[in-house]
Amino acid sequence: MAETLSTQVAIVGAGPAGSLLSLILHQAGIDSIMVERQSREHVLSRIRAGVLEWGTVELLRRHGIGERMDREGHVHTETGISYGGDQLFYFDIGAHANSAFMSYGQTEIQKDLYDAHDAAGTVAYYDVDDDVAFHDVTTSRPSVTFTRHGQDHRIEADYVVGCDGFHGPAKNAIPSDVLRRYEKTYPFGWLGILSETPPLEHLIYANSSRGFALASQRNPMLSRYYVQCPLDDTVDQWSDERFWDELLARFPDSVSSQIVTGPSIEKSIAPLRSFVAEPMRYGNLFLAGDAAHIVPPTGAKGLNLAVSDVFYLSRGLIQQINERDSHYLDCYSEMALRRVWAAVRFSWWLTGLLHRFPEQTEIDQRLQEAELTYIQHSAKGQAAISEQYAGMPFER
Ligand code: RFL
Ligand code: PHB
Repeated sequence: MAETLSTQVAIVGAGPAGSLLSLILHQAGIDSIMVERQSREHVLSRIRAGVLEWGTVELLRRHGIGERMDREGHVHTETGISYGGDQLFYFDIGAHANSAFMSYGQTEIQKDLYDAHDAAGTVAYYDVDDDVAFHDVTTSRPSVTFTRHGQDHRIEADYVVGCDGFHGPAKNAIPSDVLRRYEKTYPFGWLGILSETPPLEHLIYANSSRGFALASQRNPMLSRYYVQCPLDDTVDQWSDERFWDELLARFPDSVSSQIVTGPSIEKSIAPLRSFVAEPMRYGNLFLAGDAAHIVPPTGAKGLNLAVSDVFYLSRGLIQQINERDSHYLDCYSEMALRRVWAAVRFSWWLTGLLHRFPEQTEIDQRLQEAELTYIQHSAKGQAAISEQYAGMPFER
């Protein structure tokens, strides 16, 4: 016999999108239940994003989960780009976009979110089997079913939300003649490491004839670095020594001489993809975050888009449930997608500008460098990259 539960909003996926949505709804007096395939420990061990747009920072603060971020995060206004072997410039999003961004790891945000859930006493099922299914999503009583530890469960709700990432089942619950999918994969990946070494003062992205590299950070004693690598490489092929040699070779000497190397404490390879599924609503099923869209990490937009989706969706659900007004829920998909497409375009453009493509020849390399020279020396070029890196404001 299935155990049947009832709630206002059933949320599949307890990553940043799902756990932020559930918390914001709770703060508005709305009950939800989260269903997560992984253990809580596993979700907390994933090393992912590190850059928060200011809209994300302010939203986290507004919902009472900004305290540790404000204490431990590092606020930046400038980001560096190196190219051509010896060129390095910074674009200033303080000067050009009147904004800033914060280096603070997704892993830390996830911990802050789970701590807030513990304090609030919200309901979640972790470690569920890989059989989550959505039912009756075009009716007024949709539901979600799953098995956990041999027990069948059914959650009946007013609304169901897929915050289940790129590989989750939610978008497949939308008929294929309704859901449009747009997808582009890139012929390389990012090999990332964490090391307990002091990071550079600024983030620096590198275009090099050897391939892309990025110097990022988590805290004063934790650095995050990436190098572009072939898609079929495995981490075993990348000893720490090989990683550091390759990273240093991709930056100008003025940068690489500042990088402090040390043993890695985490090493992983991520593929790069641009993907959008639209619309983000079908009946009473909503998609949010990576469940609906993926960007290559070059623009640092993925987590920020998950947060802006949750901003729009929570606003719509709260207005609908608490005030019986459907306005914001009805325009959720359209509003969220405007921001999504802007970020998908920016991430695609920056990926193309900074990476080495397999078919690339000398002229392609020089054309990338010529575009970077233009941005370096043009106030308007700097303004364009700055305002997109800063991110569009969340619409009111
Ligand atoms: P998540 O984090 O993938 O969470 C989805 C959750 O759903 C669960 N799930 C299921 N649960 C139940 N049943 C099922 N059948 C399920 N299938 C899946 C999963 O276990 C998971 O817990 O999606 P969400 O919440 O939308 O959050 C999105 C962000 O995680 C993602 O966009 C960012 O990490 C992307 N990203 C970056 N974003 C930024 O804004 N700034 C950055 O600097 C940045 N850097 C990055 C990144 C992603 C990276 N990788 C590894 C892909 C750097 C990297 C290397
Ligand atoms: C990170 O710190 O992990 C990071 C920073 C900037 C990016 C992507 C990832 O564009």
